[in-house]
Formats: sequence, C-alpha cells, structure tokens
Amino acid sequence: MSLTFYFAPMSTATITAVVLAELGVAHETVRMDIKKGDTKKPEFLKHNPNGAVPTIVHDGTVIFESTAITMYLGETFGVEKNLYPAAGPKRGEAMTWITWANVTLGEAVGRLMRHTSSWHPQDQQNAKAGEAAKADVEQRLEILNSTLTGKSFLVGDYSLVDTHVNSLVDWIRMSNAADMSRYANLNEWSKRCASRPAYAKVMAGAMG
Ligand SMILES: N[C@@H](CCC(=O)N[C@@H](CS)C(=O)NCC(=O)O)C(=O)O
Repeated sequence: MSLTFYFAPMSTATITAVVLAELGVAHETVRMDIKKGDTKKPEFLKHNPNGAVPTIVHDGTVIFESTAITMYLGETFGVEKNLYPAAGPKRGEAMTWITWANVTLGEAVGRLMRHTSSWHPQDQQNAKAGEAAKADVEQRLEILNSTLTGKSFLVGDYSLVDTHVNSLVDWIRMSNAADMSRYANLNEWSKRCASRPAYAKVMAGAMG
C-alpha cells in the first residue's frame, strides 16, 4: 500500500493531517510551500490541476478536495477503527456534516474573508456584502451549536466527522472571523475534539 499526502502548514490540509493522525495510517508527507509556488509546479498540477492541498495519492489514485479525502479515508481505513460509520444511515449523516462544513459553513466564511480580510484585494471588497456574510457565518455556526445540544459528538461517538468539522471551526476561532463566545455547545465540543492525542500531535507542530 502506498499513500502520499501533499501538505502545507496553516492550510486546509491541516484537516487531512488530523484525519491521518487519527487513523494512524502509514503515509509519506510531501511538504509544499505555497508562497514559493510549489502548488503550481507542473509535477504537482499533474496530480491536482487545481494546484491546491490537501491532495492524496493512494495506490496511484489521486483524491483531492478535503471533504472527499476525509470521506475516502474514513470509508477505506476508518470503519474498522470505529472512526467512520459503515455504509448506511449513519454514513449518510457523516457525509452530511462533512459536506456542510465546506459547502455551507465554509462558503459563508470564504465570502466573509473575501469582503473583510486584508489578505484579499480591497478594490474587490464590499462592506454590505461583508456584513451579509458575517450574518450568514453566525447563523450557520448557530446551526452547529444547536445540533450539538445534548450531544457529545456529531454522529454517535467521536468520529472523523468531528475531526473534519472541528478543524474548520478551529480555523474560524483562530482567525477571529466570528465572536465564538455565544456558541457554548460548540466550544465544549471543540474542547472534547482538542483532547484527542492525534489532534494534540498535529497542533503541537509535528506537521506544522
Ligand atoms: N476546496 C479545497 C480547498 C483547497 C485550498 O484552497 N487549498 C489552499 C490552501 S488553504 C491551497 O492549496 N492553495 C494553493 C495555492 O493557492 O497555490 C479543499 O477543501 O480541499
């Protein structure tokens, strides 16, 4: 079995780094420097034409998009480790929340950043669009907060669903994109996710 993980520090690839650490699957990590243009080099573009990490190559098959990678690694290695549901309704719930994180919550966060962050060109920013995006981020975080009422984790016991969704929530927290103090359930859940040894290992900089 061969598994190569294309990674860059402080990027979406952190999600996959924690997923792989949880699974304990042997793999080779190729560290990319985005600022130096590694993700746009021809040898990488032949794997992922989008020029983005995370990307994995498993026994010759390329998988990109962090959602697809989490679901693929979960299905392939996570079921026997009780970190991902077997095919069936629970699998459907897992796919729902992993997809929701990137497509629904992530969409609003991306829009907020585009219109408010100094990382993005100011001449493309619109204050009203920024306010609308902020309201959408808050509404979507409240959906997650309410979903976690009376629950320790998103789908049954701790799973890669929590790994994935919490990585995005962590990023929102670290970038101060929202006032997180109003989401008590979400903050407690993040603490439970952060107490996992795999999480601590990745965050301690083993992959940073
Ligand atoms: N939708 C993709 C987003 C991946 C993405 O945008 N990755 C960024 C880092 S956060 C990247 O690799 N950028 C490389 C570049 O801009 O050259 C996913 O979820 O995997």
